[in-house]
Amino acid sequence: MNARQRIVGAFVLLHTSFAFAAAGVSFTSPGFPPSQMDAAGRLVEDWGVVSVKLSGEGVTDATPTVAAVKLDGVVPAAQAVSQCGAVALTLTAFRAPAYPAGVDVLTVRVEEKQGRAANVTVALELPAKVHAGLRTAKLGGRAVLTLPPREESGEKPRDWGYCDEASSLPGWAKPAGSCDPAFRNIRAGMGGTPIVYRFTVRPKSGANVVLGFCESHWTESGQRRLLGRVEGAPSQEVDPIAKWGRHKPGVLLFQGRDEDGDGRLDVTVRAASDAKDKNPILNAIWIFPAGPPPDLNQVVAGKLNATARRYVDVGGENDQSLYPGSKLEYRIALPARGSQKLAFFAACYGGSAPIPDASAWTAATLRRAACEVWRDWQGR
Ligand SMILES: [Ca+2]
Ligand SMILES: [Ca+2]
Repeated sequence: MNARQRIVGAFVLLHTSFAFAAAGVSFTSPGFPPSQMDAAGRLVEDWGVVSVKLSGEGVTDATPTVAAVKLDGVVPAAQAVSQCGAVALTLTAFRAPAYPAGVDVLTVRVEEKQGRAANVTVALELPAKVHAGLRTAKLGGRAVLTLPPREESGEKPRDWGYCDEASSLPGWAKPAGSCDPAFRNIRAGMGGTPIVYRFTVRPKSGANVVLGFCESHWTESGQRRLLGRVEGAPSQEVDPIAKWGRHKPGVLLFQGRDEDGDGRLDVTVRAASDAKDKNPILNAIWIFPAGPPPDLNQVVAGKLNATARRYVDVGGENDQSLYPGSKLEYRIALPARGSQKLAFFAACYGGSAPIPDASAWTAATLRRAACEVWRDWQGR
């Protein structure tokens, strides 16, 4: 089947599905297999079904009305509208032509209708094997859903923790000689995602931040080069093999400061822009009070852990996520007659959901791309 036949095939599918709108609504982008919103307003993908449940003050159960709509007059979309007592729930799904397989954009909109402020909870129900992280939900190694920033969930963050899509790999590193045990466990940003930690600090205060590394995969330098950044301090690039050698623990000192005064100190490790191995690693973090820096040999040896404000065995047992919950619930305070929107990006057939930090797509740019492709399509 050539590209043109595929496009025609998809178009026929699209029209066929419009004829059976009562059973659900299909939507796609020219040339791609369609996805569906079923008659219950659930998004149906090749990896599973996503349903959205609303609860809270004045909210009642309601059966949605599912219909085909055109966004911006041109993008075919499926829409499910439910009048849930005091609050209306509108789910809208369309396909954006993101390279290479497209991505489905699901917008959840809640609106207060009776003139009384209401606290509501939007909960997403996903297949049992889907694991929800901070910004993506994954099925096996496939990112199947991109989530709105956790700040929008209404969930209270912990005092410190990671807030990224990296993986914990306990026992990955084999540090030679005696050193702090934290060097053995790491987190790695597979697929080139940065490793990001946040620590609650006194607003505008400074700190001596020590990042610990031990490279146990590469034998030669020039492979995994890392860029460490601590808020308020100059960035530092390091090639752990060149600087310390294989299986050799090493540390970098940053004189950081809560520069933007938000009471959080941000720590990030990513791959250097021209690194051959794009997956950053991090083994340990120590946060010491500002002032004279700690003796770094003593830090590596694990002798100053008790004097550190924070000692994090990255990827080890005392490590933690900034947000405790893994439930996909978003608590929303709606003012009287007010509304709010959440956007989710779902993997469709043959593709995966974009990973924030590794992708520039937003709800707005995906919508624009969909408009452009359908305008071009109509102009043929
Ligand atoms: Ca800050
Ligand atoms: Ca560690």
